[in-house]
Amino acid sequence: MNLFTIPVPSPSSLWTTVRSGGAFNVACSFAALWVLVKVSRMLRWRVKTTQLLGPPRTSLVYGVSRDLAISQDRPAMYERWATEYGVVYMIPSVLGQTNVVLCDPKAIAHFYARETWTYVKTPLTLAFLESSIGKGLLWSQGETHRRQRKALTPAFSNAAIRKLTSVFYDSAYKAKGQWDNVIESSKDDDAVIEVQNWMNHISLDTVGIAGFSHDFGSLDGKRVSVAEAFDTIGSNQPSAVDKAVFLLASVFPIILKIPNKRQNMFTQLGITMEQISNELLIRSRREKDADISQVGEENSLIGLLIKSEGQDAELHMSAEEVVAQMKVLLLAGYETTSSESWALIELSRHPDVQTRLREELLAFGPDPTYDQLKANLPYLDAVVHETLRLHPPVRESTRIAAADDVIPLSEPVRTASGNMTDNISIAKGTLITISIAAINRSSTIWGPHAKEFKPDRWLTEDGIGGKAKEVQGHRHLLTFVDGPRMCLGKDFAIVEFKTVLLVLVKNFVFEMRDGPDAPVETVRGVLPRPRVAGEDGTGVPLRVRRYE
Ligand code: HEM
Ligand SMILES: *[C@@H]1O[C@H](CO)[C@@H](O)[C@H](O)[C@H]1NC(C)=O
Ligand SMILES: *[C@@H]1O[C@H](CO)[C@@H](O)[C@H](O)[C@H]1NC(C)=O
Ligand SMILES: CC(=O)N[C@H]1CO[C@H](CO)[C@@H](O)[C@@H]1O
Repeated sequence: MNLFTIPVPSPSSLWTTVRSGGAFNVACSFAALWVLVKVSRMLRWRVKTTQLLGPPRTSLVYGVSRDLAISQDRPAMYERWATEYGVVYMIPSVLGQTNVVLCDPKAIAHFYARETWTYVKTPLTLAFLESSIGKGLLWSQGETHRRQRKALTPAFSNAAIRKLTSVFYDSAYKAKGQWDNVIESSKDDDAVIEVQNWMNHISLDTVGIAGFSHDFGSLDGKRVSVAEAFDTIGSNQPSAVDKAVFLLASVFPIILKIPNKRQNMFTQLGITMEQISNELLIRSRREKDADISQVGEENSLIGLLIKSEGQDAELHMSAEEVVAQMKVLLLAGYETTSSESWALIELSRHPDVQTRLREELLAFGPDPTYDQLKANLPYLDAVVHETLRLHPPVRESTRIAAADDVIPLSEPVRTASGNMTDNISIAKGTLITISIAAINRSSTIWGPHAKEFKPDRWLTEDGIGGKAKEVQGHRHLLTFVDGPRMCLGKDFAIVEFKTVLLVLVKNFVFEMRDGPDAPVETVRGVLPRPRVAGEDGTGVPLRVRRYE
């Protein structure tokens, strides 16, 4: 008998059971059917997917997922397993599932090139995204994703970002002005400033003005409901129970529908983002009709969104999709600024780097234009990319194979049966994980000083080693991932990052409040964020004084 033709009760026999046996029998029949389907999928997966080596499970229920969830250094765990088991390996996860982990540049390039078609987000991710952000760009797959992305792309062109550079500077200078006041009103010539909150405000106001022609005013001290909803998530760290619930939800996404405190915060965040998005859209539609604003301006984000609502638009989006895109942009704009906080932390820990950066900026003189930011400030560029390498805001991708595939490898690995192979077969339904953070800081890929903050590596010819050159993606980093899902806001983010760092480092000197060795830990907002150990929420207090 063929393994894959396992007999399944026919609908008519089920119906007979319903009539004769009552609820208990029906439940049993469905349970049996469910088990059969699961078992046959499992058998197919075993035969069709190359079985790889990997760590043994440490928990019957969670595999190794709980160890990963509670680890302070998840990337190091992935990296250690790669040393032990090879550049691709398998880890046992929740309730008997298995994830294939890719640490090989060639395999990763192959994987990202097939995103949204062969490799899609998992049912858990999709359920979660749908409930909090809606059916926008982060949620969509395949053809829908292609259409939505095409509609938004013009807003992120070089020309569009060049125009937005002044918005980035305005936000950075607003923060600078506020900090001047704080320092002036302190008795000393310095002040302790919780910088992460300020970075969030800079990004929120920037994305508001740049994307939606709306000034949230958070830098002027206005209370903004979206910011508060994000901060609630950052200041309530997930409990052990929250983590366990989330792990189990990877097998039963329906668990997310059961009210729980953390899930409620995300739902609330979704509602708050939806309210503000709707208000902004209504206002912009009105202004467009009255033709009184820049909404009609070519390639502004909100302009493109409203244009795509038109029935005859080539890349038509429904009203629901338009709101979802705004939520995606608010989230992307707000939650990725942890990298700016990390940069200030690294500069405080490395005063020599901070001084050298300031010297480059002062020697350049006036505030650089968009093109000068790109071409003329190599050390600023190096500091920004070194921060993005060591502290990627998105640390991991997990996808599920929507079709069978064969993934090529750049070097052979030993399989579980002991054979060497230079490609692995993947059956439909296989879970694949890439640890962006582990690849970015892998010693094999980046050399012996991979774990250290060394902007210089970006400046010399051989600073980026042979293996790193094989990593595709922006500047051999996976921080923005690669392929059809590569971060759409990459240039927006980098130019914003550079202008903010430039204005702040030119005008202020930063130190860790409790000395250069004060430990910094990673906590969870929506995405991982830094926090100085012992602080509440996502606190990063730095000692700031004016640079004279
Ligand atoms: C340092 C800053 C940033 C980093 C490291 C970053 C990284 C990423 C990553 C890794 C993804 C892929 C997510 C996934 O599908 O799993 C992504 C997607 C995206 N990002 Fe960013 N991002 C940053 C800033 C921004 C900003 C400022 C914006 C917009 C203003 C933005 C807009 C987007 C959008 C629209 C997507 C969805 C793309 C798609 O699915 O096709 N990002 N980003
Ligand atoms: C793998 O190894 C087994 C013995 O361990 C051998 O019988 C089999 O032919 C090998 N398969 C391949 C594809 O080389
Ligand atoms: C994959 O590897 C196996 C064994 O190493 C080889 O026989 C096969 O031709 C390879 N397939 C592809 C598509 O490269
Ligand atoms: C994933 C990866 O490349 N891991 C490497 C990490 O660094 C050690 C050496 O320090 C290598 O042996 C691993 O292969």
